[in-house]
Amino acid sequence: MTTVSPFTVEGRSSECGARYGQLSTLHGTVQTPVFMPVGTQATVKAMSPENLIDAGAQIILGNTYHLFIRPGHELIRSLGGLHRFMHWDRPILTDSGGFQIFSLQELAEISEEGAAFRSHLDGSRLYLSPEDAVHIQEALGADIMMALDTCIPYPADYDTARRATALTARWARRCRNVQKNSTGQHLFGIVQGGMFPDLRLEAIEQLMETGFDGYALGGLSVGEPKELMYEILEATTAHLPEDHARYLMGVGTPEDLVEGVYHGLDMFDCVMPTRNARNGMLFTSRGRVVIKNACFQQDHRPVDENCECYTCRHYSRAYLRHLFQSREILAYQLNSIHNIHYYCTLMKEMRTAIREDRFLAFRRAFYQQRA
Ligand code: PRF
Ligand code: ZN
Repeated sequence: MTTVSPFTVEGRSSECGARYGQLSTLHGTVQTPVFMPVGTQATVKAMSPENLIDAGAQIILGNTYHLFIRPGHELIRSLGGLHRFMHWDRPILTDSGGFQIFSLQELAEISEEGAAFRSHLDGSRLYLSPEDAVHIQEALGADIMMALDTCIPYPADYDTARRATALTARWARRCRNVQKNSTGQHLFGIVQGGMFPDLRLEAIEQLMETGFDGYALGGLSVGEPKELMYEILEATTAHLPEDHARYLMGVGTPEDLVEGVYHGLDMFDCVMPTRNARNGMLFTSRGRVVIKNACFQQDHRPVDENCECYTCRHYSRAYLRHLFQSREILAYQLNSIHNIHYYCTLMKEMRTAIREDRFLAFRRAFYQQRA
């Protein structure tokens, strides 16, 4: 099946797989490569939508699993959808729930029909089929919905990976079949395949046969060595359709984003910038800063001298250290603003470097600064 892609490539690196482009959605156009802050429970933790916009966020991620359990997608629908509910009028991508079901519990039971699992809140029995996942994401009003997948744990033997990958492709087709065409919401397919390149290429072919609005690589950064993840990116990314958006799910560190873009990926999400912020770890162009360290007690400088975020414009390392040591609520907000700004600025710099066809030089300088 052929689909009109909501994504256009605006330019490509002449030196590697990197490209920049635009992804059009119901709530506006996203410049890629893009990083999506994670807003699991209809909020990016410790940040207001205004904070997010100031920090450079274009699109955020929400979670079907969590919002289905609490407060419920029908409630959100009745309150005008997720955008209105959380006062965010830019694009939202929702994850399908597959990964969350598997990562929050080993007890999930998978059958051809769907996934049976228990609520992490009250233990009640719940059920999610591929069709349910689409209906929930339609009710939430997601701009980009993800097909329901089964994330393969690491390590997994070939036969386990093969069966899970085939099931994911069948579920993806069921998702596509029940999707309402009239809403303008996009649906992305998810490539599984474990650490086996041949299974991944087969998965790509099956998903392309069904036809999706974009394609994601799932099942990476699940405990495998970094080198192995990069090998899989090398072996698979170029086989994803050129003219559709390519999304690397749940990845990763700033270094991972640079490598992902290098290989030709367009979209990323990860809890790392916000979670680490709340643990007092800040990202800078020269590497990571642990703000509680005693060396910052009297440090009047901003976290990153080159950063233009709200936090760096107004506060010293000494103040941020004090807030963190005192467990003050503002610490989480200021740290999160800085880290999200760092991630979004990194993506913007990569977009510019690709446009000016100097991505390899950018990548070299990126690593040299942190050496
Ligand atoms: N599948 C889904 N969401 C995900 C993943 C996946 O494999 C990952 C793996 N890194 C993160 N988020 N649906
Ligand atoms: Zn900053």
